[in-house]
Amino acid sequence: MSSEMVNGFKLLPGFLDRKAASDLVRGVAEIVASAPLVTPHMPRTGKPFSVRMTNAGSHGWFSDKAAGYRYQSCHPQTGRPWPQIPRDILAIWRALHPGAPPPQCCLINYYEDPKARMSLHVDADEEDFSVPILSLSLGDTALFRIGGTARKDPTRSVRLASGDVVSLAQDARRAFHGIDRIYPGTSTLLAENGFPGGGRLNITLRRVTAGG
Ligand code: MD3
Ligand code: FE
Repeated sequence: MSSEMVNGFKLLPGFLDRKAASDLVRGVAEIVASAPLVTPHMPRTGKPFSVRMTNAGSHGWFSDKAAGYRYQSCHPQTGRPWPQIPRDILAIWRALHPGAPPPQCCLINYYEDPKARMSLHVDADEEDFSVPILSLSLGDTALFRIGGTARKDPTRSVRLASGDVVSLAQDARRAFHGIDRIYPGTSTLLAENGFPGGGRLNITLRRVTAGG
């Protein structure tokens, strides 16, 4: 990894083997069956995201025009609590972040549209920035970009392939980041495990509240 990369960024290429990745995708398909994917919208402008989302855990992240970015305990359409975070996902968290309190948000981003992307932003809706974030990439390769803690800081691009895991601690936890593009057709993982449209899934695990 480049020496200019923001501190606290740790990429574990191929951390998940095909079996582990397949099991995770099937687990996500079960979550989606009870908590359907939804299209978030930007605060104020109401512009739709190109990525669809759902969550597991006590705190689900969502955004719409009226109320903006927030965490909520229930699915915005079904009104039911989010499903529990799957055990295999919690095991990965414990293995990579030993001693950290358990994640409260398991955000699932689905990049099905080959044009789906996520513009440069900071994850800032949490109370606790001391606990690292964990991200699991499944399916098609993505071009991920991460900068520093100021928007003007230089950025680095990193390809995230299926099975790659990223841990974000320290300065990286507060760094600007986004997904510039997806490389369609680079993985068969999703199509073979309950997502006939293929594409890319990202699972992001976060601690939301302070304490714990
Ligand atoms: C760097 N998701 O959901 S995952 C997000 O691939 C998000 O769907 C992207 O950014 C995705 O907020 C990137 C990797 C990631 C997650 C959280 C971060 C990188 C991060 C928080 C701080 C810095
Ligand atoms: Fe983010």
